[in-house]
Amino acid sequence: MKCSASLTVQYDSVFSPFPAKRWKEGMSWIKSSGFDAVEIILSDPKLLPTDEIQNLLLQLDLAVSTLSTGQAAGLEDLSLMSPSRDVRVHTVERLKEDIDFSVELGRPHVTIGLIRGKGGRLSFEDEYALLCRSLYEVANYAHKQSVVLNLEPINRYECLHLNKSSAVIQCIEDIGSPENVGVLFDTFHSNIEDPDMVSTITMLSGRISHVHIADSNRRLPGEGHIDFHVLKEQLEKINYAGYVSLEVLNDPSAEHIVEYAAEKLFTIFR
Ligand code: LER
Ligand code: MN
Repeated sequence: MKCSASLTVQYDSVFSPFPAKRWKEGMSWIKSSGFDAVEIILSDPKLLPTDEIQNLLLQLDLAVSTLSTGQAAGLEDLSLMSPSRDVRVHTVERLKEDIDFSVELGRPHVTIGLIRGKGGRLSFEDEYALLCRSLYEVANYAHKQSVVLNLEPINRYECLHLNKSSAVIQCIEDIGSPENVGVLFDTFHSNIEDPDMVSTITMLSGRISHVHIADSNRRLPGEGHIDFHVLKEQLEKINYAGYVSLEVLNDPSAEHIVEYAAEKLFTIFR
């Protein structure tokens, strides 16, 4: 399978084994470790040195699997379901900028995870309606630019909406089933929320646009209790052809990730 690893290029991230200021070194590590692509963690694409990033990607012959956009929610309180119209408009705008940045980088997918907001400020129904309205607009924009969006189920301890994979499927239907919106299957979240990961993958057949790999404790695969071999088999059965992308904490250390990431991922997925 095509393998990718997460790396921040703007602000430090718990999912990046290199700090933002060492992003060039991080990309070289990703290439020399044998990954096919980088998953770029970013916050505000307008502030990024686009040319420098493009040049290094070209020089390294490294693809971009996905743009991870959630950092902007933590740093700037962005949310697609905020009670504030200004915040919602600003968040939709940011995602449109992320989509434009994707076009400049050759159209990697754009993820909608925590940038949708954590929820809990209005009634569940009102927030869900706002979320669907905002998502509809972003999906439409992405469709015009031929960019795929990964809508990510995220566990209940991080946000209130779209926790289970089935909730994301329902949401995609509620916004009219745009063909350019898929599900980001994250093994860490699915292990918490879905009844059974293998049958969930079957249920998501044809709908998965990206996969995040982390074990049950959000460490490297093999360091927790998820059986990745059966998940890989099931992904193959449904003919999943996208990336499996490492999204793990620097646990026990960033050095540990740098040393073992490729070995642990490739042992299962290659
Ligand atoms: C992002 O992909 C993710 O999985 C969230 O849990 C971020 O905290
Ligand atoms: Mn994830």
